[in-house]
This record gives sequence, C-alpha cells and structure tokens, in this order.
Amino acid sequence: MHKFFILLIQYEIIFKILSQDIPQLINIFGRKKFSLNGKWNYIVDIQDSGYYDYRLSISDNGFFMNEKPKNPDDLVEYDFDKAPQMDIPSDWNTKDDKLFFYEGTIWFKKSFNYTINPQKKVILYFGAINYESIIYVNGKLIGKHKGGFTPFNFDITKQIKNGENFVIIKVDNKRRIENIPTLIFDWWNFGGIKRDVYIVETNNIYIQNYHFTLDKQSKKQINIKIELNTKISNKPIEILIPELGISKILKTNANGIISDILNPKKIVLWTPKNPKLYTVILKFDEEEIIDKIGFRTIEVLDKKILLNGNPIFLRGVNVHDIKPFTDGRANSYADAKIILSWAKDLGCNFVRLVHYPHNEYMIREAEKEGILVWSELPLYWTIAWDNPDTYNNAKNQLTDMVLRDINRANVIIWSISNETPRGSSRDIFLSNLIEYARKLDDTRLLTMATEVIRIGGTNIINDTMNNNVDIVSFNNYYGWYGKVNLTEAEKMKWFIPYNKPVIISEFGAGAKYGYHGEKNYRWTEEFQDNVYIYNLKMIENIDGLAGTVPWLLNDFLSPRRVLNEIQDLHNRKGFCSEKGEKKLAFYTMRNWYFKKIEEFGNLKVLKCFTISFIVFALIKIWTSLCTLSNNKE
Ligand code: GCB
Repeated sequence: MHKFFILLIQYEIIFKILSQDIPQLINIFGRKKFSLNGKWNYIVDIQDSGYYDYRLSISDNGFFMNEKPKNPDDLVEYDFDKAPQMDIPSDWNTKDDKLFFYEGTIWFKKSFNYTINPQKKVILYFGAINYESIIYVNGKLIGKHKGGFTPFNFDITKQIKNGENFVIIKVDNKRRIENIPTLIFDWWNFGGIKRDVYIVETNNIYIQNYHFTLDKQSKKQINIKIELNTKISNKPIEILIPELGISKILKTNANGIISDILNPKKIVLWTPKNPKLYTVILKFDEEEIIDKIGFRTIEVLDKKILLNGNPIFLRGVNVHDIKPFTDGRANSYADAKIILSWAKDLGCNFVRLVHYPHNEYMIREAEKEGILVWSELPLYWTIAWDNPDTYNNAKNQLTDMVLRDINRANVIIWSISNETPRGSSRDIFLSNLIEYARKLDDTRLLTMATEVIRIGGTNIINDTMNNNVDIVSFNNYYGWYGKVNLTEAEKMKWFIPYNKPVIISEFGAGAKYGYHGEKNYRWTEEFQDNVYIYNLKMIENIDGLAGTVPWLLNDFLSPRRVLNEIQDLHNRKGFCSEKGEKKLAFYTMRNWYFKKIEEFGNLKVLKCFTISFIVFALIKIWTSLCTLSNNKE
C-alpha cells in the first residue's frame, strides 16, 4: 500500500483512540433520545483566552472547567451563568447583531439533569457545528471535531453523572487554508451549533447503521446490511416491513454484521410522482429503530440517467441551506417545506443542495415530496490538495455525509467537488476520494461540478476528472461573467467527449428584485431574464443533456458581494430574493420546465401509442394468417 495511505490510516486510528469519537449513529430521528436544544449560555472569546494561557500553552483551567469562585477573594474572570443566552440550534451571525461578521471562538454551555441507568450507554450527538469544536462534559475533554456540515457523536457514559451535568463546547469558525471549505468561498461562514443536539441512550451493544436498498438487477429483491457497534456473532436482529409482509429474524456474523436479501411480494417503487415510503422496524435486544424507506434504483446507461430503469430528465435548481424569508441557516421541516414548495412551483423534480451537506430535515422532507437530491462535499475552489490532514478530513466528511443519508431514496447523486482548479495534486486527491466513495456506496451516482473552456464558438468540457465520475456536470455563466454576444448563444457548439449523461449544474445571472429597466442594464430583472432566455436556447443543443440546475432559487448572504444598494452582501442570482419575492426569470425557467414535462409526457404517450399500434398490427397479421390457413384446410 502507498505510504501516504498507511499514514492516513495510522492518523485515523490514533485520533479515534485519543477521543471518545464513535462512528455516526444513523437515523437519529428513529432513536431513543432527548434534546439538548434550547437556551445555551455563550461567551465570545476573540483571543482564545479561555483555552490558551498567556504563553499560548493549552491551559488546564480553561473555560471548559466552568469554575466558580469558592472564596470571596478568588479570581475567576468569566461566568457562564451571567453570560447571554442563544437559542440552539442556530448560527450566531443572525442571532446577535454584534456577531454578524464574527469569525473566531465562542464558548457555549448547557446544563441538564440526568438519571443514570447502569445498563445503558450514553451518547452525545451533534447534527453539525461550524467549524471546529472541542467538547467537554463536566470539565472533562470528550473529543474534537472538524467540518461544519456533518453529524458526529461521542460516547460520554464515563463522564456523565447523576443529577446536574454540563456540556461546554469551544466552537471556532476561523477560516484556514487547510480546511474544507478553505479560506475563500461564496457564502456566509455561519458559525455555531447549527443543528440539533441530543443525548441518546442505547444498550452497550446497539445497531450502529444499516442500509436497505433495491437490487439493481432484479429490481424486486431488497439487499440489506445491518451493523452492530461490536464485532460479535450470533446476535439476532428482527426485521419488519409490515406493508411488504416481511418479518424475519437474522443473526450477525463474527463482524457483528448481517448481509442478506429480502424477497417481498410486490414493492411499489419510489418515484417523484409516487414517493412511496415503507415503515421499516429493526428490533435488537429490546431496542427498536423505526425508519421510513423508499425503494428505487438509479443507474446510467450511455447518456441517460435511469430511475427504476426508466430515463429521467432532472429539472433542478440550486439551493443553499438557508432559511426562507430571511438570512441564516435553516434547520426544520417547516423551513424545508417552504423552500421545496418554491422549487416545486418552479417545476422542479430535483434539487442540487450546494455546496455542503444540508440539514437532515431538508433531505427527509424532499424524500416525502418526491424531490430527487444531489448532495455535495465542500471541496470548493482551492483546497490544500497536498496536505494529508485535509485529505483525511475530506474522507471523514464524505463518510458522514454518505452514512447519514444512506437510506434516503431521493438522494441519487453524491457530488465530490465544485470548480476545483486542474492539476496533478488535485487529480490524485479527488480520484482517491472517488474510489473510496464507490466503496462506501455503490447504489448512487457520482459527479463533480467542473468548468467550461470557451474557444471561439465552442464550449469545451474536458476536465480529466470527468473520466472518474458517472455524470459529467459543469457550471457555465454565459452572458454574466466575461463579455459575450448573447444572441450568438444559440449557435454555440458543445464539445463533451464522454459517453455519459450531462448535467449543467450552474448557469444564470444576477438581478435585484424590483429593479427594472432595459434588458442590457446589469442587475435589472430584465437583464437576468434575458440571460436565461438565451442560455436555455444554447442548452437545448447539448447531446446527452440529462438535467439542468440553474443558479439558484434564492438570493443569499455572501461576504464577496459588496456592491452597495444592489448586492448589500447578497449574491443576487436567485430566482427569488432572500424574502422569497419572485423575479421575472423565475417564470421563464418555469415555462421551460413545464414545456419539458409536456415533452416528456408526450414522449411517453407516443411510446405507448407506438407499442399499442405494433401489438394491434401483430394481432391483425396473426388473425389474418390463421384465417388464411383455415380457408386452405
Ligand atoms: C459559481 C459557484 C457558486 C457561486 C456562483 C456565482 O460558479 O459554484 O458557488 O456562488 O458561481 O454566483 O458566481
């Protein structure tokens, strides 16, 4: 094995031993738990003075000790109980005006009561914290985590006690060159405990994860894999899917794993039109996990994407993980419902959730609504490709992204990166990551958003990394970045030398909602609309076009967008403002999508008609032949 990878594995093992970091518990919604959401006290710590002493050594008496003066003359220069409170989950930037631009450390503290059950393991679960967190329970270090968009959890059985307990977290969202994402990116670096926090109670041996998926070949059989947290054989797990008449008890192998197949009578497959979900119950050692799972297959065949064996055109839109009607991070079914209703109104059956894994409510709500999902890693623009820690971080983020949503039928695409600069270090990094992604999950498609080179009248898509993925995706801002003659768009040729489906993963232009004028005036709704009108003509010429994902549903906060009175710190390429007000281009895109629905519908009608015609003709020929031979007799 390559030295680099041996090093990575060693690093991973050492890291895991030092902390109580345990593999992600999947389906957090279906487990026995209680929430630590709500009011947390917080202390802003610009110089990390609660962590380092004045010689920059890690202090053994930092803020994590939650110290109180014992005598009247004791000096303790902080007090969580006198510090302000913030509702968690949230981003601190939109919760406290003073923290709007803040990037640095904030300490959070929550107290809670607990009654110990000696039979149970106690796990502290975080939906996501941006970016780096150090976690303490009752003054003891529990572990560290890097990466702002994926869940992680720690075994805190040894640290939790009867009665009052406290959790303290040092959260640091400073951007760093080796981070993922790195120093620069076109969205707000929202800091904080952005997603739900739970205490989960389990038995010592418990179901850690499971994967139920429809077999690609038969499209009838369900392949299952269930994994315990312990390598132990002969442990019985009961599997129930009542609606499919499945009730089975299977036993684990020596690795604590069950790998088997289920043969239900007739499965109604999950589709955008009929997003059928079945209740799945797993029972193990008096514990029960309930999930709702849909069954479908997703594959590519030459230039087509096939859902359940049938070609599908992905009518998408890009979406950032932000609240509807305002700025700030989203994190509820209610937020997801509104965002998805706008996407549906646009005519979408697909969303590209950029540029990092979104909150779990979004994925689950989209699954219920029949919206297909592209989920993405924040390997965005420049990355420290040669840094082994960065690679290891990417692997961890990928693992946790895949694990969390492994059973979601609507998630069909994992996207590895966005607009990364070409080069050999990048190619090694990304191709290794892709190889790893395929090992993790072979039931979905892989892609990455690449860039276009324009030479004369030809758009060329030739990033070598396209050879490693299933779908060729690219971003193309024709008519917005760089000077072009929009009216030439229709004549533009495409050079895409791959026998693979193609998705245009970004195109569009900016406009300020309510600003009207001539179509050649930048920032007017007319300008944006005109860019769409011509781009849509140009896009029609792409051979193998399997999906379109315009940039994007809503305007969003970005520190790179500093033009006063127009941008006011917002990327203005939304079809809607951040308040949900629809711009002209929304309707142009909508019309195009509804035309596509009709075309696809008509194609199906035409196919049915042709098949019926052939069958009818064959019957006619057969009956005439029979009459002829009867007459002869
Ligand atoms: C892109 C990026 C996206 C930006 C967008 C823009 O290519 O992928 O993150 O926000 O362009 O608006 O420039």
